[in-house]
Amino acid sequence: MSDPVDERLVDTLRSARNVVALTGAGVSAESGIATFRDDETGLWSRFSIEEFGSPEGFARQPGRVWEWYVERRDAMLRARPNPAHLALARLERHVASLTVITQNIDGLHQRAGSTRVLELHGSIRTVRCGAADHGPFAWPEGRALAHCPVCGAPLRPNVVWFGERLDSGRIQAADRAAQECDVLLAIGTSGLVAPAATFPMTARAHGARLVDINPVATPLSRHARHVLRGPAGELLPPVVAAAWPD
Ligand code: BJW
Repeated sequence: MSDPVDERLVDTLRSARNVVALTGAGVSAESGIATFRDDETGLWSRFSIEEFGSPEGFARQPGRVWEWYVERRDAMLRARPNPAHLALARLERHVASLTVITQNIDGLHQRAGSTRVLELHGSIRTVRCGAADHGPFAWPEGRALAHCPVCGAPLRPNVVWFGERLDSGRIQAADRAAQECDVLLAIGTSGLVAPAATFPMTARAHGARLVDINPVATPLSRHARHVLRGPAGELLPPVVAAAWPD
């Protein structure tokens, strides 16, 4: 038998006007996409951050990093939104506003039907020039490393690596949404990477209630009003369904 739904959380959600969902790799884990920091299964336990998660790694070995992203892109295009993505899309229909602030590049929130999604770390759908401010461009045909149509430098995925600046418009929009929300759902993120990890604190400082949905405790957990310990695809849908049965 599944656990009973937390009625206090259902009430919190039902009375919320503005909701933010801050999502990380864990929200897509049940779609079969690897997370970064989980023991054994996380990408960073098998691949070096310096090599695959930094602009310096790309500058040293663009072809190797490109290949890694081609493989991951294949997996992301094959993947389908899971019940957690779908529950967020459903939640959007019931509250005055729902902003999904995602650290994921897989596009699964949009494919599930969420319409207001801020992709903080970019997107696997597009590429840009690895040397200058050219692009974004559609992902090129084929699997081999391609080159910028403007200057001929190697193309790179349109994502944000460590030490790189995030899009300032998206950061401002995310910060505003965090300041204005009544409830922030932190779903499937280790809460270790800035600036994404600062938004729950911003929301809390402005009076929002935090909800932590994750199989394990994170640095965000102790600030949360409600904690759901387990897979988001199992725990989130019954809460949304209990708040708005239809
Ligand atoms: C489930 C589940 C299930 C499993 N259901 N849950 C010192 C202090 C503070 C900050 C810094 C510092 N030194 C450097 C920094 C800044 C740095 C940073 O934060 N570093 C920290 C690691 C210390 N940040 C940056 O560099 C950022 N840029 C920046 O700050 O720019 C400033 C600047 C200013 C001026 C000039 C220049 C720069 C950029 C960060 C970029 C991160 N990039 C990546 C790769 C993106 C592309 C790609 O996807 O390939 O983003 S790294 C990786 O980490 C990826 C993720 O989006 C990000 C966060 O990871 P996430 O999503 O939380 O995943 P995991 O794996 O960590 O956690 C998954 C969770 O899910 C776990 O908790 C599981 O338990 C859970 N889970 N199954 C629910 N079924």
